[in-house]
Parts: sequence; C-alpha cells; structure tokens
Amino acid sequence: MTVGESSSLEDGPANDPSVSKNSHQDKPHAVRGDSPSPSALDSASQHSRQPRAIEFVDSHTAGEPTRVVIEGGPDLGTGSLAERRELFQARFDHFRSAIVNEPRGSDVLVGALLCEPTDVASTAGVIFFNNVGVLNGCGHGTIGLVVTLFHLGRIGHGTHRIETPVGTVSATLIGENQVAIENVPSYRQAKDVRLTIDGLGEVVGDVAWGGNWFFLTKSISIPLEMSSIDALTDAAWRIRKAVNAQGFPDVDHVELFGAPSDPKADSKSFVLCPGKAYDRSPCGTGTSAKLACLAADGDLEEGDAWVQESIVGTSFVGRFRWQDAEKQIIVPTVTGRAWVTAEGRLLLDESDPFAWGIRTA
Ligand code: PYC
Repeated sequence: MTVGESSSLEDGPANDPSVSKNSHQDKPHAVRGDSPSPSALDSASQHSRQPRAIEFVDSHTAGEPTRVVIEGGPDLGTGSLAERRELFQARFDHFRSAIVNEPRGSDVLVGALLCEPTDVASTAGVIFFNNVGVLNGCGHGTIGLVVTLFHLGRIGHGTHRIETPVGTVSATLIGENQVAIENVPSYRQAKDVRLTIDGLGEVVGDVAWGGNWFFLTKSISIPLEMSSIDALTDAAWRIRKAVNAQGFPDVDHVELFGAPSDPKADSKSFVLCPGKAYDRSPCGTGTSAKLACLAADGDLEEGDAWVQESIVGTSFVGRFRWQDAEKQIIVPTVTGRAWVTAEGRLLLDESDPFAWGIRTA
C-alpha cells in the first residue's frame, strides 16, 4: 500500500484510513534482512476475525516510558520525517491512540513509531507521539529507542543518526544502557516573560526551543517533591494556558525549576507534557532548552556539565557547544540511561469498543 491508498480491510474506526496489519514498508535499515519470519502475524491477517498485531518494545529512560512500535505501523511513504508525521497526524490518529492510550497504555506513555530513514547514512527515523497527539522531538524517547535497537540486536555501540521530524539527532550508545544524544540546535526565544496567573501571582520565565517548545521558570514556590505532584501539575497547566494566551501558542511543555535534592545535581525540575502528564525523566528536549538559557545567560560554559535532576530523582547530564555564539544557538548533548521493560504484541480487535484506545483528547 502506498501513501494515500487504503483498502477497506485497512480501514480504522468510522471509515478512517488505518494501519496496515503488518506493514514492512517503513522498516529502518537496521532491520533489513532481519524481519521476523512470515509468522502468525501474516496468517492472522488473512483471517478477518483475527486482531491486528502490533509488535512493540517498551523501555523507560530515567523513569519515563517509551513504547517503540517495531512492526505493524501505518505505511507513511518515503517523504521526510516531518512529512510523514503530518500524514500520521492527519490520517492515523486512531492508531496513535490505540498504542499509547488506555487500555493498552497510559497518559504518561510516549510512543515512538520506528520508520525507514530518508538518508542511507541514518540508522532509523522516528515519529514520537503521546496521549494527545504527535510530538516534535523527544530526548528520553531517543535514548529509549537506541537502547531498544541495541536490545533487538539491530545496532551496536557507537554513534547512530536518528531522523526526527525536527532534525537529525546523533545518538551515541556508550554502554548497554547509556546513550548520549547530540540534539537539534536549541535556543532561547524570549527572556523574562511575565505572566500574571490567578492563584500563582506573577510568574517570570523564558521561552526556549530544545526540540519542543518550553516555558522555563524558577518562580514557583511549591516544593519539587512527589507529594506535590497535583499542585505542581495544576500550577504548570495554568502557566501553560497563560503563556499560550500571551503570544506563545506553540509552547506545550512547562518546566518548573528549583534546588536539587541530589547533592551531585545542579538543579531539579518538574516538567509538564502536552497531555498533562508529568515527565518522570528530566526531559531531554527540556534539558536542551535549559542549556540554551544557561548558555545565553553565561551561566554555563561550553563543554561544562550540567546535571539536571528529575522530579522522581533521576538525572541527565547536559553539555553544549556553540553552533552560533553570536545568535546564541547551541548544540546540546544530553546523556541518560534507559532499560527495556517489555516486548510483545498489542492486539487490536475490531469488535473491541476500545480497539483504538480511550481518548483524552
Ligand atoms: O525527553 O524530550 C523528552 C520528552 C518530551 C516529552 C516527554 N519527554
């Protein structure tokens, strides 16, 4: 099946075009010649009562989960990853929901659709998504993807180019579980944005790009502790709405910073994601945005380490080099660790009222 085509057998709910039952057309180079044997998946797809099967591997990076879709995803053609993400968003949103939402997933789960890269020099392409839609980039997810590909025996140690909708990320697998990602160029867009928010008063922070759009603030006095998750979520959500209304509609992540609990860390953060789930990790794109602000303020020197602690007590180590010191654009490197937690098949049965997930948006 090529882009734009769908057969009635492939249709999802309410006549939406849907996933191919076992598309092998969007497989990364690392997988070539390495596909599972014709298997039950293929024979299952010939039997109309058989559920669609999606092969996945789950991992967590510093506590934040990633579900990599290995097989059974939609055919998105061979365009750029940005073009394929657009197609995915427009036509396969039910597939997104089926993978990450309940009853197969949860609000916190980030999905990663493994794709064929456009460039032979790249190892893989990936489209990230969550409970409410597609993401731009995802640092923890890229670390999880690399550890997953290593777990599957598809890559070895060393540096791998991973194509994303917002640029190519260079990921170096250092040990079995440790990955350093050289992320997309990052920068601060606005400094000291002042928001007045009911119940919070004045909140001052920066807007920065680190592969996603962030509002970063130190203004919140709520303790950065697990026991304050509800209050932190409520505050961050209000901040997001205010910053969106005040000229920054693309900001969909909010980072609240405070003093670290871990003496080895430089800072601790609470990160609220677009679908109102909090990031269990320090957030790879969020750490990139933080590094961009630190660099712009002269608070961190090129090459020096910044240890960012998450709300659950895990950490990423960030460093940067200047891409353009005059324009204050940096290239951040974020190092973190991931572990594979599960591998298996998701089954989507058309007769199941929740075959396409329980939607929160
Ligand atoms: O690590 O970049 C990240 C991320 C984005 C959303 C959740 N995690």
